[in-house]
Amino acid sequence: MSKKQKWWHNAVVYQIYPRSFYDSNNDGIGDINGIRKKLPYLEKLGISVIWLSPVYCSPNDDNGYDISDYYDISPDFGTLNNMKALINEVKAHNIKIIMDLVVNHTSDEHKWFIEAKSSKDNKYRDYYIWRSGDKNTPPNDLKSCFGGSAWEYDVTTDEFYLHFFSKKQPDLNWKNPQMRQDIWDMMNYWIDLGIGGFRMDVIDLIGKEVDLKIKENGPKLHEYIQEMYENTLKDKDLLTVGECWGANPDIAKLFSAENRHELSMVFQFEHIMLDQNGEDKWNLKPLDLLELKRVFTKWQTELKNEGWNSLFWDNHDLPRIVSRWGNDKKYRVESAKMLAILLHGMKGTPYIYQGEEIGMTNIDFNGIEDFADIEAINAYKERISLGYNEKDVLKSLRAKARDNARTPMQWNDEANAGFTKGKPWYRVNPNYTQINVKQALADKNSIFYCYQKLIQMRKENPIMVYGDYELLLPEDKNIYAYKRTYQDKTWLIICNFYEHNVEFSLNGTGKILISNYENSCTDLTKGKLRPYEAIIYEWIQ
Ligand code: TEU
Ligand code: CA
Repeated sequence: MSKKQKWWHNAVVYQIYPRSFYDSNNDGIGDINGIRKKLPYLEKLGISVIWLSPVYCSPNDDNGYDISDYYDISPDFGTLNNMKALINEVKAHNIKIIMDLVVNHTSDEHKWFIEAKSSKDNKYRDYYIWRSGDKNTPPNDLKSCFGGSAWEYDVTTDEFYLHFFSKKQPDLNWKNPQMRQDIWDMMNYWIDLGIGGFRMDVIDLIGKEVDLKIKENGPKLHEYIQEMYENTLKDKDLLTVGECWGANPDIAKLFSAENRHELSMVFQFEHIMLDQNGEDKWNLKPLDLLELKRVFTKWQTELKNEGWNSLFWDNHDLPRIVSRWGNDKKYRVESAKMLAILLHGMKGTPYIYQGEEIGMTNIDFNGIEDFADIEAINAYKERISLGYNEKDVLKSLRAKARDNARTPMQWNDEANAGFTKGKPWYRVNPNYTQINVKQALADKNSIFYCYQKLIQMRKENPIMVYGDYELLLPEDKNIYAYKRTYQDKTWLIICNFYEHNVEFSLNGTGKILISNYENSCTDLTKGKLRPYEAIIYEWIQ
């Protein structure tokens, strides 16, 4: 083996969006005690890590990604003591918790920003990014990811501050060493409480050079990450994953090559952007399977010896994969399992987003009033004002809105899907009567058990963790096939991406390790796949 083995190499991570996971006190909002109640469920699934989306104090302009106190828990989610109890309890279930680290920006209600905006000579002024300018003319044309200018005029000091997200999320100034020290102290506080690592929100933005209009991958980015490592992560054996929308494989290697002392891995989004035209996620285009194969293969190959991949379809910012690239009607179960097998067969650390393991789907939206997310609401306003027709705008929102992922977790077929006995903070998908955890656990052929088996296979088979990847049938427009090889073993992973039958011809025979159908073929010279059929074979050639 070319590199040292790490505990997170064969781990599978489960992302919890706490607001929508499980409500323990019936105020309609999922909470930390709700997570504690569901630990046996997660242990049964077999995951080793929970990535917990933000639970810190927040005015919730962006559902917790706008933090007003990094040291305390939002009353929506419970108390610091509840959090300490959770960090402690997970150990008995062989689970570690990684926390979301949102340090590109704070909330405008964070005490640093309240100080900073009070006067130009306040000692926190330089913790944020200020530029002068006429109040009607922003310093430059940098845009916010949530629409409009990235600059907001502040009347008290007659300057603009930068916000790459909402105006309630002012960007921190990473050039300030005292600010960085405060971040290291905060990270060490959570590390000392016993967490297993961090998922770092939009970490590739912290090296920004606003006057040069550089947002991602700025010149000092890696210097800051190495300084972070020295001051916090070093010798701690944590899992760290950086969210990097601007990553290519070379950049990912800078972050994740072991000898660089930065992070364990990054989230890259190249595959996620394949069903959009250009930069704008609302400009829809159909997915081309050949492109998907090309992109995954590039990442699998480039990070083969150096760096490490993360593997994911879903998170709290993305629509549900079974609705996106599977079939959430007739073949929901088959296609959800196919997508799971395709992804979990690869090399890297897989991430499962809550509800993915039971095949939760996108939700229907009637009109704009059904959306809750600031990104969707702003995009709607912006597009309507630019003259787009409403039908098209809603079509894009239905397909891509983050709200699709944020509906409450479907636990059973009782009121509100068993998520709360109160009034849920956001709409429950009406399909909960069919799609829910209770049903999944009672059906031995459910999507849940397919995920459970894939997770178990990863723990037991070094080939799944360390085997080399090679794409097969690269020109086939229907089938995604690849092999993994490790020592004297070869596995074949083969998936029909569509709902018609397809044939293939390879050599040898296959011993079925997992399949989403009964009686899959074993003669690989005369291969046949039914709609969305997916199999992992031990390949005998
Ligand atoms: O997401 C980063 C980010 O760039 C997203 O806003 C992305 O552009 C969008 O979701 C794609 O549709 C992170 C968090 O995951 C997200 O929830 C936050 O809103 C954002 O940062 C700001 O903290
Ligand atoms: Ca609650």
